[in-house]
Amino acid sequence: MTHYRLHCFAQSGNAYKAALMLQLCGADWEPVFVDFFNGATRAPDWRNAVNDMGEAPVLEIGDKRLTQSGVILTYLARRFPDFTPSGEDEELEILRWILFDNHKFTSYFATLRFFRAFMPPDSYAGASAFLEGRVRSAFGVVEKHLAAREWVVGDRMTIADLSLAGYVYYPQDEHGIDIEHTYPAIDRWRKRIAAHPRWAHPYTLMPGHPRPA
Ligand SMILES: N[C@@H](CCC(=O)N[C@@H](CS)C(=O)NCC(=O)O)C(=O)O
Repeated sequence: MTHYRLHCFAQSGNAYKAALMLQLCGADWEPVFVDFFNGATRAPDWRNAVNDMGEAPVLEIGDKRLTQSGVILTYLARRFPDFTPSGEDEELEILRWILFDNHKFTSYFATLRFFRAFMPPDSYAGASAFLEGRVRSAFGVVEKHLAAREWVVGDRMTIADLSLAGYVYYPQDEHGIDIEHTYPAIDRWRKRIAAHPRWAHPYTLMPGHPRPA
């Protein structure tokens, strides 16, 4: 039995944050497939047994169950020394970026991608321009922050990087944002993370890709 079991699916960048952390740390983990596109997270049984918030990811460690990628990352960072914050100031700065990520960067980008990649165009026509504006605003903040630095906090990779990186490796045709040419600092930073010897793309790290037609 593996030590960590991560409820996840390949198209979930929120789950990827946790999967990538486990992968980079060389943790003893296995994915548990969440059949999201067939409504698994909306099923009352799943909500009762796995996560009352109806979301992936969920990390199981024996009888303990953690949800919210920021909580999962924080828990793992306390256990894997390469990612343990060096003190309170660094810990709070990491939390500041995780909150910004959850509220602005990932949430708008993931929603825009969800509409563009997985929903019929006429279902989101009105929302698309608004969401893209919010995405560009959040990307602008991160681009400026990374322009003169390698990592989001301090001088090494932290869980702030892994949180913000949840969706940046999905193909451009899924979300329509040309990261490479429009956000060069974000592009260099995502390549820096991907240069880690244990890095893997979300579509190979987690089950469920490609989606059955
Ligand atoms: N803030 C949460 C977001 C999790 C989330 O939205 N997960 C998506 C999959 S990527 C989900 O399960 N959504 C189900 C829903 O919104 O009903 C986290 O970081 O874990």
